[in-house]
Amino acid sequence: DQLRILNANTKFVTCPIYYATSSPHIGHIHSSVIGDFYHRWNKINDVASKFSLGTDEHGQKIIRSAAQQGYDHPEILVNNISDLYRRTFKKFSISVASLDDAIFMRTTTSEHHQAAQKLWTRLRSKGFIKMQNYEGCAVNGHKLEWVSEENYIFEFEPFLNEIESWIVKAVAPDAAKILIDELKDRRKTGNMSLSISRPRNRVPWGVAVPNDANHTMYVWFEALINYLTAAGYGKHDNNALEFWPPQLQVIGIDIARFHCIFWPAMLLAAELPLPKKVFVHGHWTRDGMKMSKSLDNFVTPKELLELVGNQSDAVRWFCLKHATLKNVDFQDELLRIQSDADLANKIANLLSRTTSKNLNPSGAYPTLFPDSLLNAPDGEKYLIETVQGLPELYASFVNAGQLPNAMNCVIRAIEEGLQFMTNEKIFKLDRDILSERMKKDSGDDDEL
Ligand code: ME8
Repeated sequence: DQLRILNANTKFVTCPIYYATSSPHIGHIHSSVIGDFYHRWNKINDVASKFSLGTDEHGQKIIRSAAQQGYDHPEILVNNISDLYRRTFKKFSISVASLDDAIFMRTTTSEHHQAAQKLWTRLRSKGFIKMQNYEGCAVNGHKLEWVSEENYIFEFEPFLNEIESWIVKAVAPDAAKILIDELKDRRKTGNMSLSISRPRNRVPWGVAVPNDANHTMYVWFEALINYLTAAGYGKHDNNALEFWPPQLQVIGIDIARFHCIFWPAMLLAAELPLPKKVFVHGHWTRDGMKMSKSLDNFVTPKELLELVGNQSDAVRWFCLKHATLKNVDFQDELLRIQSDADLANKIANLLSRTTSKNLNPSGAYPTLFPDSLLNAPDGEKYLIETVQGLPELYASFVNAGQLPNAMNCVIRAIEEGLQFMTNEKIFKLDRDILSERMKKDSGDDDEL
């Protein structure tokens, strides 16, 4: 039962599947823009790429939300919310359609049920899933109750060392440190198993445990498997996947424990390769506070679009510019000022100046040649160096997961371009001198 990867050259970028309990907000857009960015990065570099994101539609939270919102059945809620996510992502140019090689995952599909049950059966047959009597607190309706019930547990102690060395390779040092501290803690307290089922009579909305009608899979255990579902696990009878492992998994720090401890344990137990990299980002806060339902202070997609005159690219730019592990406080002015400064006053400004009829009457797109630098007047040399070095510098930041640096190095190059125009008093130069200089720099021009 040798694992076979049907498209071994395809890169796979994943985003979380978001709870289908309520409307999307800035945080969901943030993660999804980062994932979509890397998917597009693959594609512009001519690398085959798949991208997944979607909605997490099972479990007690969903049951409760549906009841609170007056729905007769959780299914109505998850259909509505899932659709809302899809429409919202489209507004922000986040790939959600199959045309973009994107897979929109929903955990209520039969493919996902099948994949989750297949993985469960595999781990059970390998002896990593056991039945246990559980005593502790559980939420029942709105009440916290002491329960004593049977449930299944997944034991991941055998994999702790492998997980630790994987974290060091796959996760950026600042986030890795947090995770390794948690591993130490678990070793100390002996907390090395995860409860992975709930009684079906308490949580009927979920994937059934194979061969046991009394249990539903714990939603987190099942939700993580969505990445395998997206890769075709369960679709094929034998041990084949369409592409695997993920090249990059984008997540928020809130779900790092699930993705960097439990998830690799599940994959190791199933003898499946681990993701290459995990991109862990921090959270947007508002007025210094966590955004939450009780405070009702989420930054909504509508607000974001209104702040930037409906230019969703400005929001994408803003997210990438702030894609760090540190939390960032959202302020209307921050989005407005930064998008004006970077996009309007710099990128658009340089573009319109360099393509204006006055400066560039033939609409030529000058190409830089290796010897441009040698022949350039002194005042131009630093600029040519910056422009020539930019693709490599940008790529090195992107590949290192340093998106704010990547965005900022583009802006710095543009600032140099603008500065150059001011220093050289480009607008005062004679048209003829200008077109002479353009010719000299670029040889044969490509038409714009
Ligand atoms: O946790 N700032 O879903 P979720 C930045 N269904 N990103 C944020 C954010 C914020 N304030 N709030 C949320 C779940 N996010 C599970 C995931 S995956 C197998 C299952 C982003 O709807 C961030 O990526 O609570 C975070 O990890 C995710 O949304 C959680 O979304």
